[in-house]
Amino acid sequence: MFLPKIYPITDTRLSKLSHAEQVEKLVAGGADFLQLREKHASPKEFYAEAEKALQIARKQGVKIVINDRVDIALALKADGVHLGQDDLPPEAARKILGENAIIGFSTHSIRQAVEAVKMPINYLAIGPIFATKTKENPDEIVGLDGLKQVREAIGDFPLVAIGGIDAANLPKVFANGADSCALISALVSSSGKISQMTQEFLNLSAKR
Ligand code: TZP
Ligand code: MG
Repeated sequence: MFLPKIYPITDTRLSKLSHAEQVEKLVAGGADFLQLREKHASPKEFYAEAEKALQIARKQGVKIVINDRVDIALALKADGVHLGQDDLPPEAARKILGENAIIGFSTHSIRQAVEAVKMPINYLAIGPIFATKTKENPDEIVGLDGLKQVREAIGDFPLVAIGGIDAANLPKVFANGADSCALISALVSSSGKISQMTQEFLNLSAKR
């Protein structure tokens, strides 16, 4: 399994830090695979930030996936992209980025997950598992039962769970079929504690 148990995602508004600053702290806490997610900055700003974040990550052998922007991933030779239901289709991203790129794809229902495994992707994400304030206009909550049903429907396809995951519910998320837990607010809400929280979640997940 190439997916890490803990999959951190950056958020500049929650953390009040740049992507590069967050990457530095997440990596110091032990993260080795993460996603840059930017919903507000211009492409020009995100490109410049992602370039700095990638420089830090590469020095430490850490992989970085870019949310939404296949163009930025290609220009910066990032490790891959993470796409949603309304982004460029995975087929197109695969043509652009090539066979070695990591392509992740967000799904929000069993039906979408079953469709996703036929696509040229490396992992799928399902969520929100629980209520979340981090995503604007989140889809309907999938729940632990929904997660379990997705796992049963997709066999051993690499599966990331996302949305409202915290230290208390994390064991249940793994128990219901997730290979990996994507975390935003649980890791980056408090800028002074990002490394510590990353380390704590890695320790928690190692017990699963
Ligand atoms: N997609 C589904 S839920 C979500 C995204 C991007 C937000 C997850 O953030 P948090 O803070 O871990 O609930
Ligand atoms: Mg998207």
